[in-house]
Amino acid sequence: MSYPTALPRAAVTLDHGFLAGRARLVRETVIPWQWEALNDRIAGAERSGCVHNFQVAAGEKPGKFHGLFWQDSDLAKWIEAASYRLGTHPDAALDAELDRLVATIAKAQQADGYLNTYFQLVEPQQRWANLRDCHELYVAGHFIEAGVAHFEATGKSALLDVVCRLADLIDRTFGPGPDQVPGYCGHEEIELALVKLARVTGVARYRELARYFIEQRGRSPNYFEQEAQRRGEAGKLPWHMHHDGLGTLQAARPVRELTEPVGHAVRMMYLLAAMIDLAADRKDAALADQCRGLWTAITTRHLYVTGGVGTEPYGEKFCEPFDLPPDRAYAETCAGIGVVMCARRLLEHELRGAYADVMERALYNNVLAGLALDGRTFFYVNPLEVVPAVAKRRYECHLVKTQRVPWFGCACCPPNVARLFASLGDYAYAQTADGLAVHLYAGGSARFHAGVVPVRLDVRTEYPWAERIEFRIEPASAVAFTLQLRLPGWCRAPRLTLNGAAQAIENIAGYARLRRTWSPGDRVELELPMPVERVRADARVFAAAGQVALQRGPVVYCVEEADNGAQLSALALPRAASLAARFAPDLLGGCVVLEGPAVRTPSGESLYANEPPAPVPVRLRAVPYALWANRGEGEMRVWLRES
Ligand code: FUB
Ligand code: ZN
Repeated sequence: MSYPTALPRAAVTLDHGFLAGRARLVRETVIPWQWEALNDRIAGAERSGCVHNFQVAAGEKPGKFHGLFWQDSDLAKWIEAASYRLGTHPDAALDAELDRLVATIAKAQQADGYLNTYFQLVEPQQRWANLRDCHELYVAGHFIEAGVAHFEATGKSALLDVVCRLADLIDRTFGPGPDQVPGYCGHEEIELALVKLARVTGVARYRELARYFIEQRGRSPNYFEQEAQRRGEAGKLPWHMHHDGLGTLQAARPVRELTEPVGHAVRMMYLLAAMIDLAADRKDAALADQCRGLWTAITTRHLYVTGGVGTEPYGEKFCEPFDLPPDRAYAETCAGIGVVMCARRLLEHELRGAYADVMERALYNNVLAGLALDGRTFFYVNPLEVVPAVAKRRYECHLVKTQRVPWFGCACCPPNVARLFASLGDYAYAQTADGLAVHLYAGGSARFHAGVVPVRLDVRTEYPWAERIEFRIEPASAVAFTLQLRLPGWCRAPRLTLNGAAQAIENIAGYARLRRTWSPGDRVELELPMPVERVRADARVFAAAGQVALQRGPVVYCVEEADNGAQLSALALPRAASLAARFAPDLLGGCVVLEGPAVRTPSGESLYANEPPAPVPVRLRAVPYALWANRGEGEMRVWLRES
């Protein structure tokens, strides 16, 4: 059996429409801007120190380490993003900049392969001494991903060699052998990175090491407990582990026993991504089943309507099932990216539209909210309801912002958005055993092979604003293959034509299946009607009881103070009111807004009253949630009362 796989990056072009616009923004603005941030050249932004730390570790300049102990990973993610950009849009200046940076990193690497500027510069005696808290293997994982991306994009092996030396050191150090450390990282990441490294180098022991880390996690005797004892910290836990203990790190029991997501959301999603990869590579059906079960648990009990996960700000964690408060939502951008990563991996096991539905929900809503329209500021936390003054006082966590910012002291999210959007083609298409599957609709083209025949698929669309997607199939010569087009779960009545003639849709697990001999110039049109929908949460989501969220196509909407005035909690949507969708070319970069009648309850004279003031009719305007906070600070909410 062969699994659907992403097309080579250079085979996918995104050249018009919404997603292409975001990918261009990342390419042209976000990546250069983040390079400035990583070099501490943005006035008023939190200092990164990333490049500085490597220059100091390489002996290129004097100075001290700056930042958090996992700071190196920000630079690694940026290198990954910049490499993806190089792969699709060659750029000599960026290429040279990356070569210089890679040379500095190689110089900073220690003789035995170790690489981590915090431990090299600040605590050289403490190498691998606190795996629970110190993220050394997490940082290594991000460098491994960067090395693989740089090699794939440029064919240059300088960074790949660095990360192989690092991976070899880790492979020698960790494992079941008598002289090895039976540990694993408190923050998962290295596992999925090692699988990538094994795939690109063909070195199976990297995958074995990933498997070891996963199988060893949470086993008794618990490595983190032993390690804490050695540090003289037995029984003491850092604040973010209160309540869930080692479950915060998915390490309270063996990973194979997990049935419900637990603990820190990004860690949980990265762990799941690695488990899905391993299940595929090792043809481990039991592990694949467990992954599907975990995915079902996450998406049926823990997913915000925006596709975000991780409710709890203190510890950035999954909470109880159905505990999805809009104002306290953490929904970290990185965790949403983790959702996207897992969905794509599950699609490689099995073409099932439901996975792509969640991927699309997370991408268009939670993840995109992380990026400002100008590409220069970012959200880390993505709540579904904000009253600025209240949010600022109540959530002391400094990462909760009411406006996007250029950089964070803990800056995991901005470069994560960059690497995702610089590799968007990986998520849009998959080469299947007998053709091509299209998961996401984006204007551009995809090149693939049907047997030995090269084929180009041109896609014209203004999705998600427009309902129509036009495909033109251009094989080098007539050839039989199967084209599978995703039928989004939100669409009740899709329509399909082939060369102008209406077709009955063969819906196989959420994909329209078109198998035929294709000739150059064949045309397919898919129409996905997008009425404005009112989405209601399951009754167990107590925080959304009696309220509706507005959705059109894959886009979830919110109301903002800029359009509707303050005190958005006073707004209600009459049950019978119909909202109209209109493309507003001059608003928020051009987007579809929803408008229609609503009511507003005026403030009364007393705090509590038996007869509240009569509601007054108003006009309501809703904008895409992902575009909120691009017009200054103000209130925002996704869930609206129905009256
Ligand atoms: O700990 C490294 C990264 O920083 C995590 O993935 C984020 O949640 C943030 O804590
Ligand atoms: Zn993050």
